[in-house]
Formats: sequence, structure tokens, C-alpha cells
Amino acid sequence: MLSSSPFRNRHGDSSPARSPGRRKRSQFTYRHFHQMASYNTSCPLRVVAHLDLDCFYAQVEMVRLGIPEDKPLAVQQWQGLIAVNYPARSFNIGRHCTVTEAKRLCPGLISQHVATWREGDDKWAYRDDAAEHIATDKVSLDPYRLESRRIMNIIKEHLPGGDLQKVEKASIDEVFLDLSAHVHAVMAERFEELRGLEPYGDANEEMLMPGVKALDWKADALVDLGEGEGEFDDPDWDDVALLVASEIVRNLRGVIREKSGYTCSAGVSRNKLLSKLGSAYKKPNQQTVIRNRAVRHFLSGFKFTKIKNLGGKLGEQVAEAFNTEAVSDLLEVPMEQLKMKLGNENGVWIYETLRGVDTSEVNSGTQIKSMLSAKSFRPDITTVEQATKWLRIFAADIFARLVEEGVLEHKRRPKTINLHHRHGNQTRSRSGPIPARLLNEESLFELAKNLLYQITLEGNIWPCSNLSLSVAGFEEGVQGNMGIDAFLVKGDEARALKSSESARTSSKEAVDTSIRQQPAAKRRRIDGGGGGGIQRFLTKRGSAPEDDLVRKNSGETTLGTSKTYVASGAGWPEELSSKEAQADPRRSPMMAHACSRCNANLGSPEELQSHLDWHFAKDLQEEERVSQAFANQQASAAANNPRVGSQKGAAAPPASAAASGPKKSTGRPKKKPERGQSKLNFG
Ligand code: DCP
Ligand code: MG
Repeated sequence: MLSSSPFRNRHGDSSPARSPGRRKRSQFTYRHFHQMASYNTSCPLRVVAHLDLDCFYAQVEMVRLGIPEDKPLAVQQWQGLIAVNYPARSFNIGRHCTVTEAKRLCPGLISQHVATWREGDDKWAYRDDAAEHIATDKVSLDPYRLESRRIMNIIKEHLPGGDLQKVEKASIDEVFLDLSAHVHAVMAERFEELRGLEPYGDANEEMLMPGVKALDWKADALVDLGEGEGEFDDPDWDDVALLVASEIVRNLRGVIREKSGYTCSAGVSRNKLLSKLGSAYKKPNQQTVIRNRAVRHFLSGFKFTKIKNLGGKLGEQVAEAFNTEAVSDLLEVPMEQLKMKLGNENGVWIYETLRGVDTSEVNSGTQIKSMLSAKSFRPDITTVEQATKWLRIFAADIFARLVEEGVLEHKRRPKTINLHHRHGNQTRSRSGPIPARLLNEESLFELAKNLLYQITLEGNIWPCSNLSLSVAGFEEGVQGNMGIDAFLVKGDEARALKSSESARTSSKEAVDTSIRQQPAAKRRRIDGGGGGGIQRFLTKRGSAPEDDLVRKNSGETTLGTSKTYVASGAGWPEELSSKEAQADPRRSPMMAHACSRCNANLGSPEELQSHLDWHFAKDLQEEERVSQAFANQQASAAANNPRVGSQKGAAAPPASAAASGPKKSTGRPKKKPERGQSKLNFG
């Protein structure tokens, strides 16, 4: 609730004036006021705020490590800086500095390296020696993501819920709030004349001016008005709306500070464009209000290249066409001329933008559309084995983020997985679908390995300077009580799973047999611990239950590749018997150039590769045959039972379980995945 009233009326007290007879008319109508409640983006009384955390990563480290606020600190990534706190900025240290330069400018600088994933480890951690391990470490931004989420929750909890809340997460440390409905409610509560229906039943009638003469903006930075722009004019309802919004934002910033320790800065204005410029206007820990009457003066001080969407090509084009970067210069240019030089659409858009017009929505539905985990190698990597170790890290990284997104609760899931591989100036990419039932860390790893395998088939792919794994095509899952569909696997996916299921059974037998037949020494090696390695990548179908590759023989979209393979039956660890687990080659140390399929010992990685290619080709042949037979079998089975393909094992829970809801058997891992990171103490 808002504290003491910031309004002073014509009689010197804070209750609204009640003598409408002498009051002037506002420039706003009742319709405008009502529009606030429905977030109408053209409403002239609209109020939008932008919050941006101050030196975000630096604050996270300071709070985590308990470092006093006046100590200079920078966040280091290898030899560079990615965030600098305000005490350090007073030494002229910025993101452009190297650690060495920064320490020269401020010998007392605390430089904290970001957390990293390390090759071979399956968790990120803060490490003292990270800076020297650029070749084996990969930056983890999880600590900042987790804090970002925490702040987001504080914001959502503090603001009134339901229709009164519209919050958009714009980046890791920024949010937009459309406060229109909230402010509308507060104004209706504070000003009797705004309650209920318009007095003469005409929504287009102008309201009376507010009965307040002066507004108390507290410590807010108020953007000055230009000359002759009515600083002494009485406040109108748009000023009142912005004042209420600024109170809400000040309170919210206080709550964020209190609950998380972080300061942020804010911009409050009528739209996103202006609020974003406003939050950066005065930092740290301040808020800037851009009243409607101040917009022209505020914008005319900027280079237009600072405005969203004008920083890039379009901005360059405008600067070139009019030989200036100053908004003030372009304000002189008539719309017709802008249209002539920049085209109709751009011309109109720029004309309006320079005048602070922006009707873009604060979109609370905005959610992550893709997730990427990548590494640039210095020096380049040269083997499948190295690449595979990175894929293991990428899969863990992405899966941890997917868990945060609610995949385990079926809230959302990505549908495609993509791998990019850079060799010299050549980038190769492969993509494939992620079967709904196979969304866990292990299966992401399997899918990634499979994509890498496809890339290796092209030959001449080493050395590799960059690898990146991403998931995309998010779809919303079933909310609340999960529908039966969440458990049913359809069409090609069902075929793939069914086929993998049979492959899995036979491969299980094969593994068991091969284990029994091996000499003791070799068996020890297979039984032993340790993960990753070339074998994990090279082991394809038939060698282990979790390594089955099944040709997805579908007409479904296959991105970037004419053939898409999915690793299926992968990664439901609890479902493996201990015997299977023992036989899992992932737990075996790497055998130098040994074929995991037939135990042949090859002389070099290259020989091993071509030997495996031969296996792979044979597998394909076999798969074509099996899947054709399977498809025929499916066709006749489907006529009798529409759920065919989902009867057992990893493919789907029993029909009875599916029908009775998620609790009984979802086929998902029952344990919560370990998320050690979230246990980190952030002070
Ligand atoms: N960031 C980064 N590399 C960049 C820019 C930003 O890694 N080139 C990260 C570190 C920042 C965070 O994103 O802490 C947020 O970016 P901001 O641009 O908001 O910068 P800060 O929050 O650090 O500073 P400010 O107080 O100016 O907002
Ligand atoms: Mg910031």
C-alpha cells in the first residue's frame, strides 16, 4: 500500500478538491481513464516502468561473498571483465578493460572469476584457477540466472496479482512492468471523482483537472522540461498516474533491496521505449520519471542510435541519409522526407519513435524461446572424444536450465535440438526432434552425440574452433492436472520408441552375453567407473540399452539434415537393472581405438572411425528392414488398439496408469534431479 499522500490540493490538504465548478478541464477523457484498466497500449494515461539491476553480476558476487558495498569489484571472464561495480567504475574501470589494466587503475580491485563447468565434471563451480583454464572450462551463468529468477519472483509476489499484474522479463537483469491497471485501481481509490461511471454518462467527455496543485516526486530524478513546456502548468491526470507509478516502483525497489540485497534503477514513463532510456539515465539506485510533457526535451538530448532498434543497420542508414546521429536534428525533418529516404514503414516508425511514441506491449507471456550452450576453443579441439566431453557439459547445462523452465512438470518443452560445429570458416549444423518422452540430461547428451556423429560423417571436420548445442521450438505443456495426452506417444515417435524397445531388449541380451564372454581383464575395464569418452559417442545401436539409435523414419520436419536420427530409449536411469547399469559403457574407461561393437582393435582413431561407419551403414540397412516390418505390424495393431506403441517400458506407462493421472506412473524419473547449484549460499 502506498504511504503518505504525495498530493497537495488547492486547499493545502491531501484530500481531493470537491469544487468542480472552478476547476479547468483535463486533456483526458473518462474513456482514457477506463482504458488503463485494460492495458490499452494507445491509452495516453498508460504507465510503464523499466527496472534494471545495477552492475548485476557484480552485485551477485558481492552479496554471495559478503563484500562491503564500497569495495571495488569486477566480474572476470578469462582475462576480460563482464561486470564492474560502481566503486570500481570511479577508477575508470569498465568492460573494455583487461584484468591487468583494471588492477593497474585500482590495485585494490577484487576481481571474481565467473563460475565454470570443467571438462569431465558434471557441475559448475567457482574455482580459483578458472582464468588459466580457458581450454578446459566453460563459463556458467547459472548463479546469475538463479538470482534473476529470485528477483523476478520477489517482483511478482510484491505486486498485486491477477489482472493487476503485467510483468515482462526483458533480459537477465531487466523487467518491464505495465502498471496501468494497478495505477488505475490506486487512482480510483484515491480520487472519489474517478470512481464509478462518468458523471454525465459520456465517456468521451474530458474529466476535470485533478484537484491537486503540486506533486511530491520525492527523490525521483525528474527529467527537465524544455523551455516553454509548461513546468508551471497544473498537474494533469497523466502526471498523477506517473506519480502513483513512481511510488509503486520506489516501494518495489525497496522490497527487492530488502529481500535480496540488490539495488536497481528504474525508468517510469508512458511506454517501454521511454522507460528503458529512463532507467539508464541515472544510475545506480535511482529512478527517473519522464512526464509526458518532458518527452520531447528528454529525447532531443539523445543520439538516436541509443534508442532500441536504431542501434544497428537501420540507425546507420538513418545517420547516413541525414548526416546526423542527433535526435534533435531529426526532429526537424518532416515525415514525408523520412518516408522518401527510408521507405514508408521505416519513415513513419522513426518519425513516431523520435517523438516518444511506442505502443509495444509489455508481454508477460514472453518466455525463453531457445537455450544455447556453447564453447569457443583456444586451442581448437581435434578429436571426437574431446567434443563428446563438451557435449556432456552442454547437455548438463541445458538440462539444468530446462528444469528451471519446468520441463519436469511438463510446463514447457523444446521440440528440437541443434548442434553447430565450426571448422575453420566452415560451420556445419545438424538438427533433430526431441521426442517428448526423452527429455532428460542423458537423452539430450545422446541426441547431441548423434548429431555430432552425423557431422563427423562429412569428414574433414577437425580441428574444431567452436561447438554449440541448442534446444528450441518450445511448446507449452499441459497445465495443472496433466491430460492423458501428456503420456501418450503418437505416430512416428511411438514407432521409434517401440522399435528402440525391441532393440533394447535384444541389445540387453547381447551386452549380457558379451560381458560373460569377455576375459576378466577386459570385463573389469567395462565394469569400471568413469564417464564420457569416445566410446560413449561411438557406441551406437546394439551395444547398450541407452545407446540405441533408431532411424526416425518420418515425414516430419527434419531440420538441417535429410535424415534425422534420434537416440531413443535413452536415459531413464531408474529403469535400468543393476546388471544393465554395470554394462553401460558410459561407466567404462576409454579403450584405445577398440570397437565397442565387436571388440576389434583398430590402429588409430581414423581407422576406428571408418570401421564404425561401416557398422553404422549396416545398422541403417537393418533398421530400414526392421522399421518397415514394424510399420506394417503397427498398422494392423493400430486397428485394434489406438495406444499401440505405448504399452510398456520406457515408451509409456501402462494404459491404466496413463488413464489415472500423473502420480501413478509417468515414466519420468521419480527422484528430483540433483541441483547442487541452487544450494549455493547467496548471502
Ligand atoms: N553482460 C555481459 N556482457 C556484456 C553486457 C552485459 O556479460 N557485454 C552481463 C553482465 C551484466 C549483466 O549482463 O552485469 C547486465 O547487463 P547490463 O548492461 O545491465 O550491465 P550491468 O547490470 O552490469 O550495469 P548497469 O548498472 O549499467 O546496468
Ligand atoms: Mg544492469
